[in-house]
Amino acid sequence: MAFTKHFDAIPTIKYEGPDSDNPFAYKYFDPKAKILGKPMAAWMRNAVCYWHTFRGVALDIFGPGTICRPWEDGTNSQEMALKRTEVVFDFITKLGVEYYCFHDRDVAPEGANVAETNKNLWQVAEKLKQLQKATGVKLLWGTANMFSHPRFSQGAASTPSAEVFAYCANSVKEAIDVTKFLGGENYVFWGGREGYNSLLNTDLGREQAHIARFFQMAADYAKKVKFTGQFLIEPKACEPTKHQYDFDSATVLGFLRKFGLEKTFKLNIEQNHATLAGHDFCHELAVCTADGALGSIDSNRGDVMNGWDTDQFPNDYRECAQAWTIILQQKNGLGSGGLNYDAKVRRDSYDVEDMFHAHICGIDTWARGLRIAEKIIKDGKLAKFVDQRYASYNKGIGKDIEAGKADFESLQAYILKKGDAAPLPSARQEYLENLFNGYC
Ligand code: XUL
Ligand code: CO
Repeated sequence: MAFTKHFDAIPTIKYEGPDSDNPFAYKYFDPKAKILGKPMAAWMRNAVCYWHTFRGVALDIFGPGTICRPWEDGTNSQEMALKRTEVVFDFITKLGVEYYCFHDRDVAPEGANVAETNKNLWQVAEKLKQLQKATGVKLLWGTANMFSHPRFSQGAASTPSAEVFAYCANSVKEAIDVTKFLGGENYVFWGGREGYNSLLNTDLGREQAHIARFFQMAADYAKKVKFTGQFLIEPKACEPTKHQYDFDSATVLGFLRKFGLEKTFKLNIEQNHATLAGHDFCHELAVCTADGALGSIDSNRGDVMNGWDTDQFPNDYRECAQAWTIILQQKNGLGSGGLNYDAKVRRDSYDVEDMFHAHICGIDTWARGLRIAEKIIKDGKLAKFVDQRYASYNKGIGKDIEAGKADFESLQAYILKKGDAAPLPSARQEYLENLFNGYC
């Protein structure tokens, strides 16, 4: 059942297996296939993002947008916002995806004042709710766009203006309410312009304390209205500001501890944000899983030759395979999170069918990675190697160190008696790289 005719020329995307040569089919993503005891779809929880896929026009700094979708009337009106929702749900259901994510301003335009803006949002939310009910599509997360409008040019919660801060409180309050209304399973905070461009005009400590206050207010409000979705922070190192406060996972986890917020938030890790911070995607995941703090993933990739956030659809299944081995260290994987394809087609991929190829490639990339990760985990060689590497902590002084029973003096007595530490076995990186290749 379709609400519109815009995708009639495209078949419903189904699993056909690796031998299929149908570009409009999944070769690896079989939603029902059991992987490590759970259906693939339950591990992945794929989501279409509203902003890039339905509001992006592929403009760049050298020229205007090249994408003009046949359903758009060229306005950012409330009427268009309401009409667009049906196209969005047709796309998601045709792809066989279960979730979507949006910012308040993706789905509804600002009105003449705050009250009208809120009204617009709720009117669209009612429509989204009907469409969710009719299709079974669910909301993975909601968020507020507090970075596009000029009022946010000097920050949102980190703004030097208390009035803008109040404006943001309204935005997040409404966005949490709407997310709750739509059964959203998470709420994301990406600090779009929470950072600075020059220290000459910035009180860094005060701005960070304001962000913490804002987060605490959001947590208090969620508790009050019984919003039980997971709060997520999405780190990013730079862009749009020169230095973003949520630089990377380690920075965010430290910030949360400093302000006593660590139990309220998990992290939403985006591949291209990791590389902007000078990290591998897998490094960022590992920092989170070591803390049980990995909440969700915004999936995309950068370009190794470019240093900015190109937000391309993922295509590296080997990287995703390694990512899964880290994600699956959390017993429940991504838990209430999922894989949100926070990615955009290239400026010269302006056809409607490109929207499908992009998502099929992204979803199949993660599905292929998941199948490889299952082989790695079932085989157990890699995990066994890592376990053995730390075996000296399983008994004797190692066990005492981990249990907090050793101190400098007891360890000094031990090593004086031994004369020196025994030589270490090789870390075997190349052997392990080859072993990993063997699963791919
Ligand atoms: C920006 C980005 C955002 C967040 C949501 O780089 O990733 O789209 O995911 O605000
Ligand atoms: Co993102």
